[in-house]
Amino acid sequence: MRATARANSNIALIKYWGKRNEPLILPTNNSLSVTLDGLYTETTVHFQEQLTEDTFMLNNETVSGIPYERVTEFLNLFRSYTGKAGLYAQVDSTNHVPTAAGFASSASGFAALAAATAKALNLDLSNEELSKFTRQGSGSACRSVYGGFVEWEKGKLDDGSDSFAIQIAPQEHWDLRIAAVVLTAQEKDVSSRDGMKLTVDTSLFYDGWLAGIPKDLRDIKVGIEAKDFEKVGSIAEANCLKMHATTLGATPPFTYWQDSTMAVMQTVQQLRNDGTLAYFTIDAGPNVKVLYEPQDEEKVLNTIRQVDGVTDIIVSQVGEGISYK
Ligand code: 2P0
Repeated sequence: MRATARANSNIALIKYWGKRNEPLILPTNNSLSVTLDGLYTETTVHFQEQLTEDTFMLNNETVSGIPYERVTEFLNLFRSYTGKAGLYAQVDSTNHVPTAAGFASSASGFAALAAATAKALNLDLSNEELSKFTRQGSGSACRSVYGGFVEWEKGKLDDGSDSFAIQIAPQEHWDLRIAAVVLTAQEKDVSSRDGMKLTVDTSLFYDGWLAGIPKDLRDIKVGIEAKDFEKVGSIAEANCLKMHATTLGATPPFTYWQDSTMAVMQTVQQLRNDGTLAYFTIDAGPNVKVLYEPQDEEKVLNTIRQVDGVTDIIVSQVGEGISYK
């Protein structure tokens, strides 16, 4: 009843931004991501009859409070699925994300936890089933079950049984690079969970965000299939800007951007004006991810390194899905 799994992080090119059901984590729109090989979590889950509660260690430190509750509630899903109500686990997790990075690790974290838990319990789940469990830990995590390019289907049913991720192209389909540009290690003011809820509930621009999704999805899938970097990059960058625009229409308005966020965005646009194809995307925080093709790596990284406020750059290639130790 012990298993170890590793899951990579992912970056959304078409963003998940809003829930139609909060407890089940059902999204209002489909999203589409690339799995990253540079940021991952490795987790061991060990169920033991003698334990009277779950324990959770992250990077060798005991975790309590809300992060601990999220782990035990997540394990409850498996306990109720298997009918093993009184069976608790020791969970040991390591985030392989450079410490000061300030990147959310919930995607790789819940994907690794789901996979290790299912294996420890000897469940023979399909990737779709595993993705459905993972989704209930953190939405974006359901995409990290797979490598390559992944779409999370929002589904229509109230019970969430049709809301899971599928792979749309494998890791080896396309050799893209993604640079995670680290700007700050500060805790963010508004979590992604709270930010998306405030936006759904109050933003004047939220309907516009949703209206643009079907075309973005259709077009980016054509671009991925054709390995058309200009098409994929420009759709991803515009989709990110639309997501961030919704936060400015919320009550109260908010933004995840800082001065240095804007400086990196402008530098990426300047790179394009000078003839190097690079595109940015930004999640619910100030850091920027930059997409480019391998032949442009030196030019892109050297240029971005010079921007004021850049403290680190972590380069990823397209990563694989869940693996077991
Ligand atoms: C994404 N983000 O598609 C979007 C883009 C942030 C911006 O998924 O509440 O940690 O656990 O489902 O997955 C971050 O939100 O939120 C996120 P929950 P999650 O990657």
